[in-house]
Amino acid sequence: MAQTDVPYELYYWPGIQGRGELIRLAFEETRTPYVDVARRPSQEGGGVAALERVLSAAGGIRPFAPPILKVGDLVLAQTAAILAWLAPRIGLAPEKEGDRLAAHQHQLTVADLYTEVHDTHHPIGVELYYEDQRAEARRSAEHFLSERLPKFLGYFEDLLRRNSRSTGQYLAGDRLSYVDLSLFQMLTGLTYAFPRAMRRLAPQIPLSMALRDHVAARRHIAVYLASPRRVPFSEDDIFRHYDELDDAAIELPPAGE
Ligand SMILES: N[C@@H](CCC(=O)N[C@@H](CS)C(=O)NCC(=O)O)C(=O)O
Repeated sequence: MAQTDVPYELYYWPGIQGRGELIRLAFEETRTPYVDVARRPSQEGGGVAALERVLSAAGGIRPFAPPILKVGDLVLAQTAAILAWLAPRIGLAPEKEGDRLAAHQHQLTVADLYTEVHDTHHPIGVELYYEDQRAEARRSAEHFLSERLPKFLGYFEDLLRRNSRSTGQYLAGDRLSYVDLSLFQMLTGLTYAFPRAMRRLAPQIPLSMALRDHVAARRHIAVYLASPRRVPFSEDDIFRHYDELDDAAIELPPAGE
């Protein structure tokens, strides 16, 4: 359901899901036509070169990092800002202003968690190889799995519990919004990266796991996940599976703490 005559262009690293996936999911759920520019052949103006051109373009609000959305003259970066702008235009934002603010707030918390997930395998430097920071990654992952992940996931579970008094299943408002898609992606990525930790944790976050399964089964999302448009998980991505990072004992604090 595109609300614009000019195409929605997503600029993101072509070989990974990364943060770009949170935008892709919004387009896919609503079957909004979009161009995943850097995944197109370079002969057709795609590839990483296209992304670098947008990153260095003069004029407008120059983005620091992808994902970037370009719609005509509008060039916008920061995943949460992109989704806050895009969602009302494609039918993925809550109706009421208070619920929209809640969705935006929760999306920023998702962004915080993304950064902490990334820092489990790259605690010292983005530019260094994982192999050059393995010992620190081990400490970082232990702390993440024992302290931070239970706190974040307990928080999202609590949000669903509070909101479910009125709706039953969504993070903000009374229908599916973009932040539910992002929580789906987060839980799916965490399950890929830390299967043992997530097996222990899953029984304590039943509403979150039900939301994940509900999103995965949605008609357009299911088609997308089975399609070649869905980039597979890999160890070049944000959610990486390194067996040695997935063995800390975790326990969820009581809801609301
Ligand atoms: N807060 C930004 C983070 C953007 C970000 O870190 N992008 C990554 C890819 S997922 C990147 O390419 N970063 C390059 C850099 O930080 O130099 C967002 O949520 O969009």
